[in-house]
Amino acid sequence: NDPVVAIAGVTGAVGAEFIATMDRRGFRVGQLRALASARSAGKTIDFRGQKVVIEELNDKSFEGVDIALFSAGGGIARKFAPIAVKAGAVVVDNSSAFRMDPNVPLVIPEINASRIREHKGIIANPNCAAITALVPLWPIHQRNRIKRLILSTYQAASGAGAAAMEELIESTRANLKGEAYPPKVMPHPYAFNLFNHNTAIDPETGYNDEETKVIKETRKIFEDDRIAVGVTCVRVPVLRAHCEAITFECENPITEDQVRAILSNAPGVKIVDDRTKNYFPMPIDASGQDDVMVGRIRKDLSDPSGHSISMFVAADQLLKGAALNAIQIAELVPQHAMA
Ligand code: 2RA
Repeated sequence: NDPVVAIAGVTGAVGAEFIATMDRRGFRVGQLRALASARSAGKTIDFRGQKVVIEELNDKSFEGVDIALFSAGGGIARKFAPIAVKAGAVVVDNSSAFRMDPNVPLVIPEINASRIREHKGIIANPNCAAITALVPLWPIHQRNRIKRLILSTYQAASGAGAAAMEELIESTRANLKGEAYPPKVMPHPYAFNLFNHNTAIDPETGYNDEETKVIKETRKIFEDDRIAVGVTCVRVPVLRAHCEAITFECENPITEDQVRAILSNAPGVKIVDDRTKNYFPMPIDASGQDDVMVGRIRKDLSDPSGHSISMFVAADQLLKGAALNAIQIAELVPQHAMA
């Protein structure tokens, strides 16, 4: 019989993509339990032609649940993921709450799916900016170890949730009408503007939390604490696809043709790299599809040794950056296979 699947945070931007992605991938679901705050309890969502009533998330929500997908923020995850595990569910959590816990696998299936079976009830979905960079970097790293990585991210509104996407649209509309639009969920005016990623800045280091996550999660997922990572995370006025400029230095010399050859059959990667047509990864192409798009592959001219390559990537933040990656993990959880 098919597994009982719960979604905690079903009314959020990622929650909606969980539903759409499970449907699109034929994810086996015996019964769906849609969980959200009291504000949404009683409303319904459509799943496979059925109306599913949204229930208020509480301590009893996970009785009989085989797999629980969480995208409800770190606070809810810290409170309810252990309760779900105790009720016998396997939790795949999209928040950062458990990512650095040594007992919690941090998984991108194209990279370290083998870690899934080590779970002790919770599996963590990585940060979307980390996923976007690491999916294409992993096959390169496997053949020629990456010793240094410099990333600049161009992060979409969706990473800050549905309200941030709404703010981008409404503040732009207001701007075009010459009307003021004081920021609500964003720290600065969003229309035609970009700013430091809207997470806390460490006053000591000058790094924001997003940058710290990318550094730490790269090392955990690659299982390589020596890799040097420099990163700048920026929020840009784009709706749902993250882009990143990436420069990496390998242990041994590497050419752009070698990188193109490696990436041409790398899982989860699509090369978009047409210099004659000036056609490279863009958010409008990355949105709504599953792959990480990679282009602008070229020698890093700042490193004459021939060990460094630069490139530009784009991925849908709600899909491969969140819901798709989590569903791909859940597909590999024995409870899903065995149920
Ligand atoms: C962001 N990666 O984009 C974070 C959370 N999804 O804001």
